[in-house]
Amino acid sequence: MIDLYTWSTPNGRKVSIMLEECALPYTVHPINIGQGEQHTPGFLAINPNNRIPAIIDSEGPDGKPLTLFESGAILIYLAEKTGRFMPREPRARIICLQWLMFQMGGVGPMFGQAHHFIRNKEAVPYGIKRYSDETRRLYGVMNKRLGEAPYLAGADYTIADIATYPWVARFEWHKVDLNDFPAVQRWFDAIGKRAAVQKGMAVPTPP
Ligand SMILES: N[C@@H](CCC(=O)N[C@@H](CS)C(=O)NCC(=O)O)C(=O)O
Repeated sequence: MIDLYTWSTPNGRKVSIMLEECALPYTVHPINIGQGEQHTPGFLAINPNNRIPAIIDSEGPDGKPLTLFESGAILIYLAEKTGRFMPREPRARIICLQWLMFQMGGVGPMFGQAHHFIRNKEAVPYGIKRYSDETRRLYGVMNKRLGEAPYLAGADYTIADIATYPWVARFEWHKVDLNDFPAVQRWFDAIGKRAAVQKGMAVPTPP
């Protein structure tokens, strides 16, 4: 059994989508980051970095419980545990990890900063422009890639797509019109039709 510590944000939803895709049983523990629950001693013992998501797998690789944070590491762990959504062939595997790192180091942090500055009460034009420009640049990279291949890692749907989808799903927050990036739009629509994605995006269920 897997315990998932999460909230209704893109990084949390990556993991709930993956758990749904792999049909792994899991228990959701909502951590309301708007109310500071990520700073409680109980949650800090699970993630010393005060962030969701985190998991505890009662059956880790050695049969003992494993506690894990960082959404990218969790996705790789679950892919290796189940043998799903990450190619095993070395070339395809590293291309998949390349696009996962592109999400972890680019899409997540830059879109996140764009959201912060666009939604901030105090207007900081430099911050809005810097992160909005970078967000559009990253959309351009994705649009080129997805114009050449159905999915980010190539022919198959992988953890790179699972990591990126919930961030693109916030396109209204970062004020991007997906019509400007037709290949991203095509990819986004295709992934959004998956039942596991729809279920994972609804975690945690609002009270
Ligand atoms: N690199 C981390 C980032 C996690 C992260 O930033 N999570 C956000 C929600 S999407 C959070 O917990 N924020 C709480 C806070 O800023 O205090 C990951 O991918 O797991």
